[in-house]
Amino acid sequence: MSKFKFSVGPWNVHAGADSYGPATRQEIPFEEKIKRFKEIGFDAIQFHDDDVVPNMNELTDEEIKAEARKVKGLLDKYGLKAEFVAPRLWMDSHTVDGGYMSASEEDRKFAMWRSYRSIDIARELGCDLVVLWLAREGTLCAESKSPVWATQKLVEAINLMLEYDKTIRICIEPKPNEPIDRSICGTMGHVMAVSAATIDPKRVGGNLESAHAVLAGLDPANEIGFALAFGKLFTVHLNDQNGIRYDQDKSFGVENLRQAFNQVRVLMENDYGSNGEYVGLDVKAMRTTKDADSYKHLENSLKIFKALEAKAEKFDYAFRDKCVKERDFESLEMYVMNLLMGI
Ligand code: XLS
Ligand code: MG
Repeated sequence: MSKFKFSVGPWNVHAGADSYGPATRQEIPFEEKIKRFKEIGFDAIQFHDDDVVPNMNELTDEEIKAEARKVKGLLDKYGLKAEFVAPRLWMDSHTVDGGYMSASEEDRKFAMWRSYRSIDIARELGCDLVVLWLAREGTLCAESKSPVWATQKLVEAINLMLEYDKTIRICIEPKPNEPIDRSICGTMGHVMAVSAATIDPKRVGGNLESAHAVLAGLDPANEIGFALAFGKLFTVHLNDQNGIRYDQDKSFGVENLRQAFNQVRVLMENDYGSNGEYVGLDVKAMRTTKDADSYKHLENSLKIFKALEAKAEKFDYAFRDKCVKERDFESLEMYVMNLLMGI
């Protein structure tokens, strides 16, 4: 039995289209997905604003809330919670060159409108968390934007969200690049600095995605630990990534099992989840996956996480301390390898 609660987003079961080719699987209706998520063992669903209200740009504020209430009904029907809502600004033609730090004042206003509506939707779904994946917040052409101005605009935008709702929490999901060339807030260190600069730092934290840390050349477990040290790890997006290349969202642990083990261990050592946090899995199926296997990567990721949890429970801290005292890191490393290999 895992001591954690797990969450997932509807985008984690997708039809397989990528930048170079069309879909390879059928789209699955939303209700069917969440029913299956529950059966597989998930406790909560993560949402983009337009996962909840697809045509939200054409609706009034009140109509958006009414649509969100219908989705809350579906969650209740399957005994699921909502974990967060994230404004999907990167897909919208209004924010083609970024939202909060776009050069266009009109686009910045639109980004705030979507952020306020995301807060409204979160409230209707019964959650208090808004995630900001800052996909297009940065530059494609380095000279096009001042990084000082852009950083200040991000802080201003978050302050407006904190003022709009006095108890909502804002959670930045950092990523160093892609789709943007150079991002403004690329690592957990950046997130903590932005948080500290806002009007209510307690309500601004981070969402560490393993693959994004790898893309920044950093260790995901240490990034998790950095946010935990400040009490600001509001959620995680566990997955895996084969080196510094396009974002892969591989199943958790399939590329680097030791790194995955250390992510589970740092979460366990610090009682992650005791304030209601979920272990989110932001994983995608490989493009060639057949329709019948649309959920296999999620089942695999859960199995791997739970197996590593069992390994972490067995971790011999007394032996670790002895090795550290004797400066015998070769033995400690071999101990970890044996533990993972089951020898
Ligand atoms: C993409 C992001 C996205 C966010 C949610 O790389 O991981 O899925 O997690 O907006
Ligand atoms: Mg993510």
